[in-house]
Amino acid sequence: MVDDIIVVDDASSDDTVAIARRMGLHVYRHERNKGYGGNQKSCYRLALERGADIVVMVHPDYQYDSRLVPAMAYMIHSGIYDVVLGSRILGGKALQGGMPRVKYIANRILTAFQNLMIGQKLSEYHTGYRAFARRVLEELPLEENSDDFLFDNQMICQCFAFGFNVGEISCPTRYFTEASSINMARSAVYAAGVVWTSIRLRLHLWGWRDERLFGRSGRTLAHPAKNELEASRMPDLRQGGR
Ligand SMILES: Nc1nc2c(ncn2[C@@H]2O[C@H](COP(=O)(O)OP(=O)(O)OP(=O)(O)O)[C@@H](O)[C@H]2O)c(=O)[nH]1
Ligand SMILES: [Mg+2]
Repeated sequence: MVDDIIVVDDASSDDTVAIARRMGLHVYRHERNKGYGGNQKSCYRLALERGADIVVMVHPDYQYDSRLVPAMAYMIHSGIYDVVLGSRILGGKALQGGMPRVKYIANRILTAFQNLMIGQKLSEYHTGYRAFARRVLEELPLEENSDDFLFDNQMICQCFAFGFNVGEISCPTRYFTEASSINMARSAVYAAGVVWTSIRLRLHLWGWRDERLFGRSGRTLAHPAKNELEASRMPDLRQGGR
């Protein structure tokens, strides 16, 4: 069912590249750390270049169950959804799975606020398990997004701004000592970014602000600004592959 796995190593100091190569995966390495969002830009650009029709992103920290990939991909393949989110909240077992109470409460409050602001009913906007139809990655102005964790939240908001159909599936999640790297300060910056992104989208939908982040004038992965296109062709993205 899964045809192609792309590993983009974001200048890590461990053996990711060697192990992924041994497994015969397509490996690309950033020479310097580009951040969580910067890394996804590379992943999606490479997936488009390799001709992917459906792209699934999953955090590599074993928190999500990858056995749901075929189900999520099929929801896209059916033509009913353009985007599918694997939700930790939908199944009602997030706390049982070990999600820290403070994270759970923050997730619920931010989700309620965001649903209210943009008129949606998602169970959460913060999952690290997502599937996309090719056209979503082609059309969204993803080059306008943050290179940090806010990338994910901006991307869901863009999906709604562009009128893509977003579906959800419940996904059990595990929490353990190494599962979370974000500290309190970064979480606070992320939360502020989520609130600001919701307000920007609301104002954009009302026509009070013309946001490149949510409009057709924003830079897409297929048509980045010239300097970014050149950067994407730099050799650091081309070390490896089958
Ligand atoms: N490429 C890249 N990935 C990163 C970077 N920092 C974190 N990540 C990845 O981002 C994923 C999510 O980070 P976590 O710290 O687990 O945060 P989270 O999953 O949103 O939050 P939890 O629900 O608490 O786990 C992890 O799987 C990391 O591998 C980075 O600088 N570059
Ligand atoms: Mg995690």
